[in-house]
Amino acid sequence: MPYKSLRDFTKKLEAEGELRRVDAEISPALEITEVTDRVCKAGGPALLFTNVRGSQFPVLMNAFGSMRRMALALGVDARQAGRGIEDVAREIEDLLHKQPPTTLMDKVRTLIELFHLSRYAPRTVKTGPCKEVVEHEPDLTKIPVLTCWPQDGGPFITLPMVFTRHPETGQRNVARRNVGMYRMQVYDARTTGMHWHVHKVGAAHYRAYEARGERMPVAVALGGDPAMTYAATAPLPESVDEVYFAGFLRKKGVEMVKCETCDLEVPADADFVLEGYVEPGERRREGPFGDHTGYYSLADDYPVFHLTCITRRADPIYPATIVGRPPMEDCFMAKTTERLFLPMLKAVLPELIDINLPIEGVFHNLALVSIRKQYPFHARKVMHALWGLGQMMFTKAIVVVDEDVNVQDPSEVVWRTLANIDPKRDITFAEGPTDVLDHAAQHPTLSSKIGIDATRKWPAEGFSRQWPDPIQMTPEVKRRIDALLDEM
Ligand SMILES: Cc1cc2nc3c(=O)[nH]c(=O)nc-3n(C[C@H](O)[C@H](O)[C@H](O)COP(=O)(O)O)c2cc1C
Ligand SMILES: [Mn+2]
Repeated sequence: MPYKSLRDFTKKLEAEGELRRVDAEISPALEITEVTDRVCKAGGPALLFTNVRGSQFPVLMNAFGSMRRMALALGVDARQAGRGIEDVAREIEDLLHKQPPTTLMDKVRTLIELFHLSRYAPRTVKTGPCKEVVEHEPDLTKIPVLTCWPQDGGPFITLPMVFTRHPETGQRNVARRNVGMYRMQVYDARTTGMHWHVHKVGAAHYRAYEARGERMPVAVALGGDPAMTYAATAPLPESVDEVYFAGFLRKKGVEMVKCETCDLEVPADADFVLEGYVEPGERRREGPFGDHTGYYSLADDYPVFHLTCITRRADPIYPATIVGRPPMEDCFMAKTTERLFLPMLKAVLPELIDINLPIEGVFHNLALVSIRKQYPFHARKVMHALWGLGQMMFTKAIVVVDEDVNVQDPSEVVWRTLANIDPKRDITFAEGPTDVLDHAAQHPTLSSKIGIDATRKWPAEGFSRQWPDPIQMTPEVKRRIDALLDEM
């Protein structure tokens, strides 16, 4: 059974010993950050702050902050039934194998239609809990929006699901709807920033509205079933609607309701809905913001969201997160993506064995990749393929190793890589788009990339010396000594 509400999910977390209530009075400015950061770094539970200074609403933090809570959020219980995120990954793999694709175009189309064809399509309902209170004189200052870090430009909404729609209908292979998570800096009671990076789908929709000189309707949902919140962060192709993906994850189509003041639909179970619009051509300074790189992202000009109406539950929970030096809550959301998207990457690159995006690399800085090498320079082909695939384009460094290396063990990867490379021969530099948050790039959004081919080198690659085997004991001796030690 999917969660009926965010409150339902917090009850589940509490019953599982995965949530602590904090009843002491605490400020949403910096103090919630300090508590949550300490708890996060210690591998602690989700936190429900019930007494937040200046607001009647409780704040939920760190609800996604472990792989077990991610499994709980997606409705698979890691401990009780021995099920976890890997089981969801297996379901996706099965779905891909059900319709074995033949040509590359088929594969791409399968990826696109995978979730749309599944049984869990969204459906429109007349009304829902997100309409229990309708505020036509909306005031964002009543919501306990966090000021996360000392140098932040102000308070930021950090877990928003931003619903938009492409202005043109019926475009082939382009989903009309998109849901993305883009932070929103609160400027005043009715205006916020809209921080969709240039590479993201919300920004693409906005460009289409700007080209037409039209106002863009935007609806932002907060809370509700955590599966939908996770789906908003997933790097799906532009042609896949995150609402279908959420339906697939929660094994039930998402119930959607029409907004009051704009022509969009939002999940009926949301805790808060912020309805409004973004004007073409309008920009305002956004940031700085203590970001998931562990550094402040610099202030820059971004579009502006104008609020026209808030609808909400009568007893909503305000969901939030903080990002900062890893490990943080978003690392577990991204690890989930690493696992769930591996089958989709494998559908396009069958030579892939495994991928590890270590959290220290904050996901766009480092990918450790193992492959079944089949031809000379195969590792380089895989690097360029990954740099060409969706949000993998941001990856600053890719290390490719042979299939017998466990990429989930960075210690093994460092050992094998440094042992196997002749740097001048095995390092490839490339150039391409980089994440907007990459402060080291010479120019914003453009950077070089490094690829390290740490596979065993072949004669066909110009390597004429003998390549040694890694040291291993024979199985017979191991067995004999196992038995001997057991006796002792
Ligand atoms: C907590 C959190 C905050 C995020 N903030 C932003 C943001 O401000 N701007 C942005 O472009 N992406 C942000 N992202 C990443 C996007 O949500 C992610 O790239 C997503 O795939 C975008 O969806 P889209 O492909 O539909 O545009 C954030 C992710 C998380 C988990
Ligand atoms: Mn999308």
